[in-house]
Amino acid sequence: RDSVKTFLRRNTFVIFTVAAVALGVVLGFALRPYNLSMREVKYFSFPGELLMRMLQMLVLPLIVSSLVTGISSLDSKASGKMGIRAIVYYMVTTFIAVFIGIVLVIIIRPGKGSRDSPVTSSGSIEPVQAADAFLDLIRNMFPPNLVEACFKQYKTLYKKTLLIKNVSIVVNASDLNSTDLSQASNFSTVLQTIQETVEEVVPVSGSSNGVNALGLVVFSMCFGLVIGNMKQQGQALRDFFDCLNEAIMRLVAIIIWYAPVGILFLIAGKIVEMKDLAQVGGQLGMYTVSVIVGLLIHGLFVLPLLFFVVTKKNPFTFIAGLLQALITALGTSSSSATLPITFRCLEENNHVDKRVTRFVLPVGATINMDGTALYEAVAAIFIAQVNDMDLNFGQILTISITATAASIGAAGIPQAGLVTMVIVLTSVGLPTEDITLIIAVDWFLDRLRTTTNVLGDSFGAGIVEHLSRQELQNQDVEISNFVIEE
Ligand code: DAS
Repeated sequence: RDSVKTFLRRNTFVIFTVAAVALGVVLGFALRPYNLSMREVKYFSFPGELLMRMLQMLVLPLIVSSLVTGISSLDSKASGKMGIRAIVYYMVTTFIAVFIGIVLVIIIRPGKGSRDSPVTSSGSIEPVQAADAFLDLIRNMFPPNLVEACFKQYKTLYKKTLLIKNVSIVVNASDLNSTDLSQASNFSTVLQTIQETVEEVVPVSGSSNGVNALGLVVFSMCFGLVIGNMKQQGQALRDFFDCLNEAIMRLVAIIIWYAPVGILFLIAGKIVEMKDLAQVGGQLGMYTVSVIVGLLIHGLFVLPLLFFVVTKKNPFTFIAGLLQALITALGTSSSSATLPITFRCLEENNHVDKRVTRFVLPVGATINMDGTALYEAVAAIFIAQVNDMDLNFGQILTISITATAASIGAAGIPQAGLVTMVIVLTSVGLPTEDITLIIAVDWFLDRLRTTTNVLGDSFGAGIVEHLSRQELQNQDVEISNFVIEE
């Protein structure tokens, strides 16, 4: 009886949230027969949009305060080693994710049964584009106006995501009754907007416009390093950012009570507006299966195995502590919005050292997106298959490199992966408007890849903490000696 009571108390939020997801699914399917208009769906989903905004409101101050505090609380040698371990983990896991995706989509071949007019394509990335894309990524690390750059990135991405949402409505509208088509605004206008969006998303340099708070992350890391080495002189600033971080986490503790309600309406609203599953064609169905199988292999086999091999701890107990964050990722399809909850799950449930989470999580949520990288590789090869285009080894290698770069550049907000995928398609000369082929299921796959992204970041924190335990212990000894001397 006591153990049940303890379990219930410890997992209150998770139980509420799982119940909220179940209720959201039931409510969504119960409302589908009423064919709500877009406007009615928007009003219905309003409580869910509130949750997204509450969480997103905290993201930028959380990234700055946690990174500055995390890095300034470590000596530069320790933070240097921790940073290298984190980057190596991100690169290895992202590469494995892309590899799994490519192997699966080549084996399953969801795109077979090609179109009648196969597309001819240049077939390889222009070297100048590759160089420019790389330079652009570096350039985005030092934006002239930091805060504006972040909001601009978010705003631009939201605008594109909104346009892409319009596209999905138009694509769906073809099989809905005419009233929806008029509501989905004028067909030709939206198709024309698609072309503009796609051209806008693939700037001349071919880089990803989706670079989100990367500039803020780089600034916060440099700033944290500097004030960390300013000894007594920097103490006031270190205390300020430490207090700011604590205050943000207390806001999270309040918002988390509202999360189940928000997630209920986010899930229900999506189910009400989604396309009839029966109408999703065979090819799209097999493509969806390919992505889901890939994400499951990576998220429930590769990452837990890597975590167990390195830390010898039970990976599924670790995942159990993350449930609240994983469900929030599933509900919001935004790893940035989930970041505050990811912090709370890792520190409160999995007891990962704050000096590690504050350093590794903001960076991971910004550049480490295993789920997105896997998805971009699968989607690009699926579109090649639909266009009856056989990819040679060089093109597949190009896809794996650009899928990794696109996942680094993707912002942690809904459907960012869809936007940055344009780079991958362009790199191998695939028609970028073929994004409309996969839009109908993207809202669902976005949730799954976001959950995988959050899982990858969280395992990263656990692995980096384990590998850095010596430096952390040394620092604890230094602090305790310092206190004794005082
Ligand atoms: N939704 C993005 C995220 O938050 C992932 C993606 O769009 O691929 O991680």
